[in-house]
Amino acid sequence: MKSIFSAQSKFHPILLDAIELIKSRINSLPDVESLDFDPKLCEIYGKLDNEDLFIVNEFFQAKGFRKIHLEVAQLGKSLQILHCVFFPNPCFELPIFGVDLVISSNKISAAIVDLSPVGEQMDHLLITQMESLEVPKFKEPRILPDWGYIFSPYVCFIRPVDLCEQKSFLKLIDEYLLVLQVLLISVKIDEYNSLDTINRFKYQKLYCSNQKRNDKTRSILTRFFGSSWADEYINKILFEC
Ligand code: BLA
Repeated sequence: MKSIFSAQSKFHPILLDAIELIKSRINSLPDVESLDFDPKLCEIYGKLDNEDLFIVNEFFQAKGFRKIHLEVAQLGKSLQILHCVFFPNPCFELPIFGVDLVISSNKISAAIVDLSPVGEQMDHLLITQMESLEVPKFKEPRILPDWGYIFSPYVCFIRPVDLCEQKSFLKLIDEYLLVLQVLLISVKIDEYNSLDTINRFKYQKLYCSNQKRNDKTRSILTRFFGSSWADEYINKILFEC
């Protein structure tokens, strides 16, 4: 993925740095391998009113994760998006890692990162790890939409105001991924039909159905690709469960 983006020097540096750090964390996961997906939906190129559009997706699987999805999109001249979700295998007691970076006209309008819960209570080790992080006070925090109750109390949703905040946000992405790796070392693994597994799966479904309520994602995709394509993409690629 890096090579594609090196060729496209127009990408915002925060997006390139985020790809690099996320990919390096993915590569250090145990038993990581690439997942094959419908090629039609992996690399999408198009043009609308003479503006270039493309979406590039990569998928992986690793110990503890049923699907890891990393996506970078350039939609028209002004919009760039990085989207990444680590969907855990519900047999593993692991939160859902998610990050979304939306850059509009070279300004970062939304930066969100979280380790989202898959049960009523968060794992003790997860709480200890999260509490030990030094989260900087960002100057422009953003308010979560109604469907955002799926996120954890540690969700960071901001508009970075300067380079220093951009760097801090990147550091936070890396730290959340490190917490996930620490959890993986001593994670509880349940049978696929145990109540805990079933409950975690229920939370993962709730996460996906709430994410699908994000009208901003849907309307951007609809504007560029039409509504039936947008629906298929959201249901099959972004938040399939
Ligand atoms: C917001 N997501 C947005 C916005 C756009 C997209 C255009 C509005 C930006 C803003 O309010 O400043 C668009 N995001 C996309 C598109 C894709 C994408 C097109 O990922 C993919 C092709 N969204 C996620 C994940 C999280 C997430 C994993 O995909 C969280 C971990 C959150 N995005 C999220 C939230 C908002 C947002 C909370 C703000 C929504 C709102 O304010 O109503």
